[in-house]
Amino acid sequence: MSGGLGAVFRDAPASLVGRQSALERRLDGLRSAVKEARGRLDDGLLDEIEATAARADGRLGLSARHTVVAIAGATGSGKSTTFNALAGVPLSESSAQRPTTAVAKALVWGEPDAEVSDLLAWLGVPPAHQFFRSTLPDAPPRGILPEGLILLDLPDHDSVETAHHREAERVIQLADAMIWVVDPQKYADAAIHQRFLRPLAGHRAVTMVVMNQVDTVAEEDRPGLLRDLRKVLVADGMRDPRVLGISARGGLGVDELRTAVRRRVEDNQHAEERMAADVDAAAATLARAAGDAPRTVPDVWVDDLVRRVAEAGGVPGAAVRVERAERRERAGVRVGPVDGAAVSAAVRAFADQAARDLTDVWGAPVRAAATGRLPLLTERLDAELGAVRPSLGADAGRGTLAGSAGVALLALVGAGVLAGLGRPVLGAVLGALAVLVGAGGWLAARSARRRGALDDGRALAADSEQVIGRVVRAQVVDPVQAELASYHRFRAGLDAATVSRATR
Ligand SMILES: Nc1nc2c(ncn2[C@@H]2O[C@H](COP(=O)(O)OP(=O)(O)OP(=O)(O)O)[C@@H](O)[C@H]2O)c(=O)[nH]1
Ligand SMILES: [Mg+2]
Repeated sequence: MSGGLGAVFRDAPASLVGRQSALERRLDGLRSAVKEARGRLDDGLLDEIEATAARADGRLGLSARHTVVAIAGATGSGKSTTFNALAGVPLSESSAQRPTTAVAKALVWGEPDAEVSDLLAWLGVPPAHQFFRSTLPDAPPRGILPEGLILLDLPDHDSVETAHHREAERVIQLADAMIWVVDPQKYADAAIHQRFLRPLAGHRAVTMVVMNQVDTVAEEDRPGLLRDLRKVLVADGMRDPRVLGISARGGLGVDELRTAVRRRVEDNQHAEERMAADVDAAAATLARAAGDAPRTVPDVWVDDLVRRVAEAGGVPGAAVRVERAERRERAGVRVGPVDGAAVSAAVRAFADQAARDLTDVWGAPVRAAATGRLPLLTERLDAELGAVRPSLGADAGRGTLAGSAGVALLALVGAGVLAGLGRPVLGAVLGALAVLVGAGGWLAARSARRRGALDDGRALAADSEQVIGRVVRAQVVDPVQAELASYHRFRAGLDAATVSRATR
């Protein structure tokens, strides 16, 4: 053991709790996501994730000084032989008879104490199956394995004995790190990969893969065999897998395996790494099962919905009618009734946008929230739009026309007077001026009237859209937001659970 490691052990608290608050926060996030997903996502899946969180809690409350390394693999691959080779003592029965190991056995590289016995009890290893370095026959040299290692020999996961599989699966879920033992015959067996290695692809940091029985393969074929194993693991989703070829029976590669185990145990990070990998996997499963949605409904979607409902209510047409009508006729223009089919299509398009990347479990309620009140929506729109009247602005043209008519009249009178006084030229000029002022006034008045009509039309459209916005928010957007709020709480939990490794 290095001096550095001694320091780590001296400084380490008795349990993992003290230094794992980041992991605890992630677990809390995971649990709150599960809570929010109850009643929506599959209960079995949620139960499994809760069990993962409970296991992590259990491990966090136990010894931080020990690292549990489980030896797992198919029957006859040589798990017990590897266990014995690492210990340097034949502790676990290995045999040509299949299957051999029925219950997990533990070798503790250290002294028995309360902490280790709590951890072994939690792992479910009965006292009769516990071995301690200090009590081993022929006392193997202390330095061959790292202090704090708890090595577990597991039953197989593939023989006819289903009790073995259950025991192996149970312990694999609890271990801090794993040594997967495969052999040249069965390493590509689809069952092992589908059931175990694929789900553990994200657990690379805590998984060692060992190709045992390389003595049964010609020396020149061994590199190719290991290359192929690596390829199969990559296909399982494991990034850059590290594999080691050994012959547990012959001792080949056993020292290298001891070194690899030592390096990992001395990191003293496995319990945390394993739990982090479990939380990552659980959060990814939940995220996949739920799908994706925007955090809130963006304003542009609401604007688009309002615009489409306004069209369905004939708002643009009514605004144009106001604009074209004589002023006294404008007050009679009405908006609506709405075209129910067009409103329904607009609401469905809105719901589709909100639920587009969600899986059905969240998407269906979001859609239902959007469309659930469609009949009421149409009714309210008709009632409220029916009460919207064009508001008539001041008749700006009238003043202009009256003013210019007055000036024109004055000029005309002046022209007559001047003509009467024998100043016909001046009178004609003034007469022409009167015509010009009159015509100009009439033109200005007409354009002012047009502007007024346009403003009245626009005001009607704006008032109607405001009413539509209010009704649509109350009947469509708010119910969708309420449904998404639950989804957002779920995502917030997942966000907390999937905080980046750098900040852990
Ligand atoms: N040639 C050869 N045989 C091996 C090697 N390792 C184990 N064996 C033999 O393979 C057989 C099975 O070994 P075990 O260690 O019992 O295998 P296991 O994986 O523990 O099997 P279960 O407990 O049934 O799951 C025994 O006969 C071992 O002697 C090896 O490296 N080379
Ligand atoms: Mg065995």
